[in-house]
Amino acid sequence: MFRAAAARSVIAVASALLLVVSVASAQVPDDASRELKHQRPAAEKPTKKKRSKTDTAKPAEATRKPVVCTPIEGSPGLEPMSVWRDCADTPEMVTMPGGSFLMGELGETGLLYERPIREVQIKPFAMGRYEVTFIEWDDCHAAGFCMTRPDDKGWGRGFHPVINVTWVDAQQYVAWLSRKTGQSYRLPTEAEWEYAARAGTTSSFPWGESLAATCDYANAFDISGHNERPNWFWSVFCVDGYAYTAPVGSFPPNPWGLYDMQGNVWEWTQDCWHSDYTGAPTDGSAWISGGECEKRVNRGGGWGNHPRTLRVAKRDADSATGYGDAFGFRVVRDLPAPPDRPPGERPATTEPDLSPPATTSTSESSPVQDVLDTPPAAGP
Ligand SMILES: [Ca+2]
Repeated sequence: MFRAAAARSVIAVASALLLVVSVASAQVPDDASRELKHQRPAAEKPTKKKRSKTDTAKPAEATRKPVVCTPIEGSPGLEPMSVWRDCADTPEMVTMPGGSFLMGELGETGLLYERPIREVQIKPFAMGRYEVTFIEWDDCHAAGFCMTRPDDKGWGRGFHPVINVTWVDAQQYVAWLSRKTGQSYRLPTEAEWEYAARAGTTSSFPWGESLAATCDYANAFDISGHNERPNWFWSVFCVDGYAYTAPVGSFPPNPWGLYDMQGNVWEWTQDCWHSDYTGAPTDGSAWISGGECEKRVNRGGGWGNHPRTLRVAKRDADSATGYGDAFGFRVVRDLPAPPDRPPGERPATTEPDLSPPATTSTSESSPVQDVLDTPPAAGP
């Protein structure tokens, strides 16, 4: 009996140690907002759980319904900032111009893991105009391609951004969208995400430097949220009107026509977590070598974060199989490559060449990646 009790004690101690190690290893370099996340009373932490292997298994072919796409004439629109969709019921997309930008926080508030600043070249691509909504997610689930039907916590499905989705879940969605449209849909790379979020700006926020202006442009933790969760004690100073998620498009778009890049829900990107940008690609591709690939980068901040966490350069990362009520995503679609030019011939202008190609893209769908069987990250 003593031996059994001792064994139980050993297991309890080991579990506690594992928990400590897990939490410690999940932390990324801190800023004040993240510190505040860790200081939340336990009961007020947002739901954050790990998806089981069964939930994340690839769907059986027999359970899938045929994919049907009613094509939309004139899609894709190749002019920068044009808005279009591939099928009548697939996400609206906005064409992002090619170009280059300085990635990372350019102001004094920058953190070590947002540096070193580097110039990144980005090819034209299309970005989801909105975060993926529950309507769009539930289509995928009904078709038998997305295995989970995430809880909306009573905040509303419809045009609210889907929440409680893991990075692995998001891979199922983009694979389904690729199959449905015959095009290449995927998650944005971290560089594409920041390029699109900046939309040509170089300030801490696309709207400038003002924290106080946040409520005019984005859904963050505001007085509405504080009224619902008074135990979340960090300072709030404006009203954006939404205690939890807001229907997508409730706030003004950024200069390139994208909604809710800042706030509402954290958005998964394709990239593995690296503790800074040393050695990061400069061609806009996903950084999926080295680093901690059991964790994937998410961006933009969410409804539960202090406005400072919505800085455009702000980075965070969580377990690829972790989910929570502030985790969503938006999609990217590859665009056809511009036609080849003879060597030495330069385009007439410095604008990106978005001429229609000779043939349409035949890119394969993104494969659903194997489930990453790793411990969940610590709660935000
Ligand atoms: Ca809010």
